[in-house]
Amino acid sequence: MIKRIWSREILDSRGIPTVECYSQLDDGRFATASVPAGTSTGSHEALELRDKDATRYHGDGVLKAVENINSVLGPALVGMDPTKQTEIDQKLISLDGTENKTKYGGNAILAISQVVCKIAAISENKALYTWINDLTVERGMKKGIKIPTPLLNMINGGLHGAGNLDFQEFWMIPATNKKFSEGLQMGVEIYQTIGQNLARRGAIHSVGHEGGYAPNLFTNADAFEVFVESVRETNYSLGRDVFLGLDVAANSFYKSGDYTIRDRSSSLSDNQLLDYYKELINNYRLAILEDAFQEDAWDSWKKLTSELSGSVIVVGDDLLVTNPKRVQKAIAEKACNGAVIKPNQIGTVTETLQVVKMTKDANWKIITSHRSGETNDSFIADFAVGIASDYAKFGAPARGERVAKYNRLSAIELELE
Ligand code: 2PG
Ligand code: MG
Repeated sequence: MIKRIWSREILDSRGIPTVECYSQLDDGRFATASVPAGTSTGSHEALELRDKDATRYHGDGVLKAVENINSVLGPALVGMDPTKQTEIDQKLISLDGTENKTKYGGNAILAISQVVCKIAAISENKALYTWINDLTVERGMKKGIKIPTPLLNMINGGLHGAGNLDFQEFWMIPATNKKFSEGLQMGVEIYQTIGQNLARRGAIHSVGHEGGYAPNLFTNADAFEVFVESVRETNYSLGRDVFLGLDVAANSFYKSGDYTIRDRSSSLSDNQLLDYYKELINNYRLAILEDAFQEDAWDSWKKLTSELSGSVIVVGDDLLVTNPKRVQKAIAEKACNGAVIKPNQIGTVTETLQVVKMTKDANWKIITSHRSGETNDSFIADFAVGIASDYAKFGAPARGERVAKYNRLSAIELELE
């Protein structure tokens, strides 16, 4: 039985406040969880409650969210059985009572939902990923866990970069027949080679929010060139061992009907941008393409999926925001065939699992994802394994808050062996 739930403000990997939450059982055992935050957030996400008090952290403090846990939401769960995740999440949702969790904050609500999930696993004496898999079975999904293929961030641009690239994330994707640990090692070797190549070119090789390099280059295609050149210098072969992937995060360079990127001298219409993607797919073995159009361009998404889903996985992130209603629409309209899953976009474990079920029933590919502002909590790694996610996007294989997740996947791999 839950004896107590309480919270405090901590910092995320960007130095921006976020919510940490604790829960204790009546037998004294306890668990901790903390929630991430995005930089390039979709406008349809659950609300991240910030204090807007300009005298603290430029208004980004989360003391209100913390207080909501300490004085309202936490006490409301005292005495409940932590293994009743659905019931507990339902209670949090109805206490809040708003569509996008604007009353108490999606950050406050998810922090509790996540810590309850963790303490439930502890109380059941189960590994967290096993417990999460039990929750998926409870929701009618097939039993069975899987270590996902990592999408390893190599180069950062857009809102995540310090350089001048428009596209947000360039990933190295190991072939899906590789073991997780092999894929991770390949990713690290290629990542370090890219760093050396950028240094040799005199390009900036500091890193962006997710730990990928954030260089100044002439075009986005140049980032692909550096990438391909670096893969060639390793023992791996592009198109056999290694593939490329991209989170374009198109919201960030879309303005009044057009998309502006460095690769073209004038702005691009949706159709012209689609043609550009076709070139990239042909030239660079692009296997996964995320957020290729802005979040409400449904017709362009449909066209993209009908023309290209045979050659790439067309993935929605800002389009879907892990929201059952938007995912339902995307399935009905065939707007994509892959989904990014981020618990903090929707705000509870239960609603996230609902979306996972919908995307599985639609035979989509699933990418479980971190946020650009992360903590060292590795919950998302267990979550990815527990829901048998196809892919996991946890940033570069560098920086503490990113490797916390990859190292957790390695530990699970070892445990399963
Ligand atoms: C994304 C994410 C994570 P952010 O767009 O997929 O990589 O970025 O957390 O800034 O929304
Ligand atoms: Mg994205």
